[in-house]
Amino acid sequence: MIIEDVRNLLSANDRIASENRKRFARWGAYVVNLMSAPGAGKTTILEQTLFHLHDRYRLAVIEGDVRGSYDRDRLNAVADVPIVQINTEVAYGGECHLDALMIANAIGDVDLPGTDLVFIENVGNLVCPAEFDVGEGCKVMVASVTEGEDKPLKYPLMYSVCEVLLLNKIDIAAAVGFDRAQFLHNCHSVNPGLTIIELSARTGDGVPAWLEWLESKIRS
Ligand SMILES: Nc1nc2c(ncn2[C@@H]2O[C@H](COP(=O)(O)OP(=O)(O)OP(=O)(O)O)[C@@H](O)[C@H]2O)c(=O)[nH]1
Ligand SMILES: [Mg+2]
Repeated sequence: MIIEDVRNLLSANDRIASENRKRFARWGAYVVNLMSAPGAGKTTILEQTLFHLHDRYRLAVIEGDVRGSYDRDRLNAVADVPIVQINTEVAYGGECHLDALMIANAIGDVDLPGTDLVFIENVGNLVCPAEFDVGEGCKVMVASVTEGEDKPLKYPLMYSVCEVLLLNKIDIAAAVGFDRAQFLHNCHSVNPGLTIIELSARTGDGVPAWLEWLESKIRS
């Protein structure tokens, strides 16, 4: 019975996600669903991304958090782009992920035709966000070197649903004794096709490769 309820919930989610996807397609936008454990660096990566791309492309952000608009305020300080805040505590029982209905409600009647890229910053969580299609073009996860090499093996769904992994905080890899080869091996054991971009959102190292990947998606 419970399994049946969960199946119904996920199929209802998928129907709404498909409507969201059509909507974003009408805008002309490529949509990136950015997911990670809390604190891996999603917002810092978005700060870098907005800083470098906002002059050349039309961008928008959907920010997901349980409470508060701290990340939206940080992004607002970097660039003047439309940002919609979702607080799951307000109408969704404090959920630890975004789902398709939350995205549909957040964009409401707003239409942003001519938008090149929409970033969705999911709630920081390495489990539940991976289970929900929200209508994105691509799921991208951020892992940071402080989390340990074993995480792909312990949280395989998140690592396997993503097309791209941003390995962040490489500036402190040596300080935390990060075993890069073991981490890459573990990533590819759960997701052989995973594209991995190594970067530091703090220093900017590796960020150009991430921007190039995004621009290739805008062009295609
Ligand atoms: N050393 C270092 N610190 C970083 C880097 N990127 C982010 N940080 C720091 O990591 C902390 C968390 O970064 P955020 O960007 O807020 O992480 P987040 O994933 O958006 O966090 P939530 O939205 O709360 O899940 C902050 O103190 C950042 O300054 C990096 O490349 N190197
Ligand atoms: Mg954040």
